Formats: sequence, C-alpha cells, structure tokens
Amino acid sequence: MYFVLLFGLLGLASTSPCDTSGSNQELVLSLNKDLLRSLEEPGRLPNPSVHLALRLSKVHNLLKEGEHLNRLTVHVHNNIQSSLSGNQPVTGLLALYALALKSSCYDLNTLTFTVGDKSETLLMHLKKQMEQEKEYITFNQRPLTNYYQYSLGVLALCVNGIRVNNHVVNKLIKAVENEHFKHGDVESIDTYAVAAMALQCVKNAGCGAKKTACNIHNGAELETALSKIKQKFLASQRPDGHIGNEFSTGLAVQALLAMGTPVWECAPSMEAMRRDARGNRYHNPMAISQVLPALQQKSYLAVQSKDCHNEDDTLVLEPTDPVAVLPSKTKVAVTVEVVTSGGTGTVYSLDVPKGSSLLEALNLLQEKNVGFTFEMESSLWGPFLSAVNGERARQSDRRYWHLSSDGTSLTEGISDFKLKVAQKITLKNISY
Ligand code: B12
Repeated sequence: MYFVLLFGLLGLASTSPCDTSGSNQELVLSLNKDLLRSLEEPGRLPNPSVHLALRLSKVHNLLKEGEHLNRLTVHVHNNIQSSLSGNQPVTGLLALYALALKSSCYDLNTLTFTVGDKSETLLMHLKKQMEQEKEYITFNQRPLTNYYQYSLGVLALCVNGIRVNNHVVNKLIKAVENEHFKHGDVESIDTYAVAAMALQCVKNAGCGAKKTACNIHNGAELETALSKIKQKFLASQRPDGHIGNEFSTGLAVQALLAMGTPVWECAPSMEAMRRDARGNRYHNPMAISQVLPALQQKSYLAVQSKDCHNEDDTLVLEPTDPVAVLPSKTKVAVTVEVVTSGGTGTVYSLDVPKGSSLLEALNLLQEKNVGFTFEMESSLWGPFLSAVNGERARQSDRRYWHLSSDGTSLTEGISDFKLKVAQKITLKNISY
C-alpha cells in the first residue's frame, strides 16, 4: 500500500505542469528547432530576439548560432547606424541587439557607431537614447518610442553592468505607478513584463551578491512598482492560464520568474503556453522567441551570468521535405471595411481560398482594382500595415491601422492571421 502511494505521488510529481522532463522537453526541443530553422528561411533578416532565445536555450547548434551572430553584426548594425545617422529613435532595436550580443559573450566595447564625426560605443549610444527618451517623457508624458522599448533599454544597460541613471529608472517606476502601459486601448502586459525584468535587474544590481544591505535610490518605490506589476499579472490571468493573451504570457512568466516567483505558481500559465505550442499557435519566430525562455524556466536576466563555456552542441536539424501548400478550393466570403481617420467607411467584398492569410486577401483585393490599396513596413514581427487607400498611420504619427474581425481585435498581424470562415475585417485608422 505504501509503495503504491509512493509511486502514485512520484508519478504525479513527474507530470507536474512545470517540470521539463518528458513531453515538455520534446515540446521545447521542437520549438527550439523551429526557431533555428527560421534563421534559414529565405529573405528572413537576422533577428536579435531570436538570437537571444537560442542563446538562452539549454541545447545549441553553435555553428548556426555563430553564423547568425555574424549576420546580426552586419545587418542589424547597419540598420541601427542608419537610424542614428538619420536622428531616428532606435532604442528597442539597440537594446535587443545589446542583449543578443551579450548572450553570445561578445565584447560590446569593440562595437561603435558613428554620428557626425564622433564614434562611440554601442552602450554609450544606448545611454544617450535613454536620455533622449527620458527628456521626451518629461515634456510629453510618454517616451519617444514606447514604454516597451524604454524598458528594454533599462534592461539591456543593466544586464551589461552599466549603472542606469536614477532619473531614467524613476520615470519607469512612475509610469508603472500611473498605469501608463497601453497597447492600443488595452493594458500592455508585455510592457509590464519587460519593465518588471528591468526593475528587478536594477534592484539586484543595487543589492550586491549577498543581498543584505541594498543601496538603491528610491528602493521603496521600486519595490512598490514590482509588487504592483505582480498584482497586474494576477488580475490579468485568464481562467485558461494566459496572462494577458497568448503572446504576452511568455514575457509575463519570464518576469514572474525574474521576480523570484516559485515555478509552481506559474504552472497554469506554463500549461497554457504548452497547449498553445501543441496547437501550433506559435509559428511566428518572434512569438517563439518570447515563449521559449519561459518554458525553460528562464528569463532575460539569465543573460547577465552567461559565460559561453562548455556549451552543449547537440541541436541538429533533420532535413525537411518542402511541402507545397496548394490554395484550398473552398472559398470563404470576406468583407473588408476601411474606416479612415475622418470616420468615413468604405466596404469591399471578395471570396478568398479558405485558410488564406489576411495579407493574401488584401493582395487579391488590391489586384481587383476596386480602389483599395495598401502598404506595409517590415518589422521583427513581420509586415506592419502602414497605409490603406493612400492614408498613412505610423509610429511617427502616433496612429495605426487597427485590425479587427467581426468587432473583435485581432491578436495577430496581416501575414499571420488566417481566414478560415466568412467574416468582416475592419481596418480602422486610430490614434493612440
Ligand atoms: C508597442 C506595440 C504596438 C504599437 C506600435 C507603435 C508604438 N507605440 O511604438 C501599436 C499600438 C501601433 C501596435 C499595433 C498592433 N499590435 Co502591437 N505591440 C506593441 C508591443 C507592446 C511592443 C513592440 C515594440 O516596440 N517592440 C520592440 C521593437 C524593437 O521591435 P520592432 O519589431 O521593431 O517594433 C515594431 C513592431 O513590433 C511594430 N508592431 C507593433 N505591433 C505589431 C504587431 C504586428 C503583428 C506587427 C507585424 C508589427 C507590430 O511596431 C513596433 C514599433 O515600431 C508588442 C509586444 C511584444 N511582445 O513584442 C505588441 C505586439 C507585437 N502587437 C501585437 C498586435 C496583435 C498588434 C496589432 C495587430 C493589434 C490590432 N488588432 O490591430 C497592431 C498592428 C496592426 C498593423 N497595422 O499591422 C501583438 C502581436 C502578436 C502576434 N502574434 O502577431 C503583440 C505581441 C502584443 C500582444 N501580446 O498581443 N502595437
């Protein structure tokens, strides 16, 4: 009887939602391979967030990771250089680049950018971007870019051992206090998550190794902000375990782990992500890159202690047969409604092969020459819809084309969202 009970309990423990043995390990491995495979997709640019996730994984393909690192130091580097030269804010990309390089133990002091005739290191440029963001917040109550990128900036400086200016940190604390993190008109859990990792890093840096006597400017406020974020996560946890939505849960779990939450407390969210992964919800490499560290019980703070010695090198990709996806013969009826900034609405109708992406549908609609046109800008998440019928809505205008289906906001962009049933898509130019 005793043994039956003992084995029963052991059995239960080994299938506990947070352990990384058995099926979870296979799931993690398969996501890891998907991410590695994404590096080889034709036309896909090197992505610092993907690099970071690959480097935080337990298993590696050091050759492919090394090649990707080289591509990052060319493409992303040039991209940042041209933004800096054009005086365009580039805080988030610069921060992700710094995190990615650190995760590969790259000596960041060897990288410089030149503006005018002055050449300065990457981290010095990030510090300057943060100063500009901070000044902008003082006069406009919001950053030049957004609080997600502002938080990434604090995080990247901190994990690279740079002391972050107290005023910069205080602006982040105040923004948490005043609940300024919005994604469109809903709360941005993703932003709270990155802010939590950034503030936790600042806290750890001020507390030293022994964490006995902490010397943190505004320590009490920082502590309150961290608790507030934890409360936010609790309040935004859905009955199915997601914190926010399926694409913010990975970052939220990373943040909880960084804040010292025991793994078992994140069990429902871990399970939700595993369900999503099994259901193939995470096919965008950006989505995988934010979830994968969390599924391995790690956060971006782990970059701080990365030493890159004696690393595993067993991750191999089996050759895959190219699968030709033929357009479905079944059609679905789609109505596309365009609502301009002035509130004028135009409705278009078309039939598309079932399973087409919204992007494919918009292309078909444009080809019909019925007066509908659109433009896109590339981003780490894929194509961002930036203009419809000649009307632009971009970050610089603080407007965007909001996407919804039958009145519900889409949680994916135009190239990821698939049209499986008849529906009305609304593209609405709104300000934020
Ligand atoms: C800030 C933000 C926005 C801002 C961007 C402008 C600004 N204020 O800076 C606004 C409010 C405009 C926005 C819009 C949308 N967003 Co948004 N956004 C974010 C957020 C919080 C941070 C992005 C960022 O700055 N990254 C850092 C920089 C360095 O990376 P980047 O790639 O260069 O950043 C640019 C792109 O990410 C782009 N962008 C922002 N959102 C989206 C969404 C998609 C699908 C694409 C392709 C691009 C894109 O804007 C960024 C700034 O220029 C992320 C959270 C996250 N986890 O990543 C969500 C996030 C990327 N957004 C998301 C979504 C769903 C949208 C919308 C589709 C919502 C909708 N129903 O309309 C729209 C995009 C519609 C379109 N026109 O194509 C999802 C994407 C999930 C997915 N699987 O695709 C995320 C992950 C949030 C979430 N958890 O649901 N977003």
